[in-house]
Amino acid sequence: MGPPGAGKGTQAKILAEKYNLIHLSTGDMLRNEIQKKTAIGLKAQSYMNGGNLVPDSILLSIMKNTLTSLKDSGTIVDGFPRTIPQAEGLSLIVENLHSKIDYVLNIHVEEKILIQRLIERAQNSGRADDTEEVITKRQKVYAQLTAPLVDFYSNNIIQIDGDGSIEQVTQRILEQIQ
Ligand code: B4P
Repeated sequence: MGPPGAGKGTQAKILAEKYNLIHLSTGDMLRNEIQKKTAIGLKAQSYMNGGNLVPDSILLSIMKNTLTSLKDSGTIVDGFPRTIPQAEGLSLIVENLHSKIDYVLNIHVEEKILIQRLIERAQNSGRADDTEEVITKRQKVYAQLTAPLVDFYSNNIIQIDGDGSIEQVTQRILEQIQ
C-alpha cells in the first residue's frame, strides 16, 4: 500500500522477480481492461481519468476471480485493497481460500515528492490520470479513502520510508521481510 507515486508498482515488480511471485497490480489490470474496451474497462475509465477510485464491487469481483484461479501461488498484490470494504472483502477471500496474508507493506512519502514524481512520470507514461490536476485529486482520494487502512492493518503492517533511491527503498523492504 501507499499513496499514488509512492513506488508500489516499482517495488512490487522488483520483489516479484526476486521471490518468484505473481505480481498483481490492480492499476495495470484496469488499464488492460480499458485498452481492450471490455465492459469493466468502459466503466473504470471515467473513474480513473478523473482521479477517483473504481467502485469496490468491480475490484472485489476481479480480485475474487483472480485470486481464486491462482489458488496457492505466491502473490504480491499491488494497489489493492484501497478502501476499508476492499480490505474486508480481501480478508474473506483469503479465509475462503484457506490462505493467509504474510506481509502488509505501507510505503510512505511526503506529498510534495509524490506530486513531483508523478509529474515526471507524466512526461512519458501516456496515462490519462498523470496530469497535475488529477494527480492532486488522487492524493486527496488517498487521504480520505485509503489512509484509514493503516489502522485496519495496525496489527501486522510494516512501515517503509519510500523517500530515497529505488534501490534504497528495496533494501529497506528486504531488511523488514527477510
Ligand atoms: P496504480 O496503477 O496503482 O498507480 P499509482 O498509485 O499511480 O502508482 P504507484 O504507487 O504504483 O507508483 P509507481 O511505482 O508507478 O493506480 C492507478 C489508478 O487505478 C488509481 O488512481 C485508481 O483509479 C485505479 N485503481 C487501482 N487499484 C484500485 C483499487 N484497488 N480500487 C479502486 N481503484 C483502483 O511510481 C510512480 C513514479 O515514481 C514512477 O515514475 C517511478 O519510476 C517513480 N519512482 C518510484 N520509486 C521511486 C523512487 N524511490 N525515487 C524516485 N522515483 C521513484
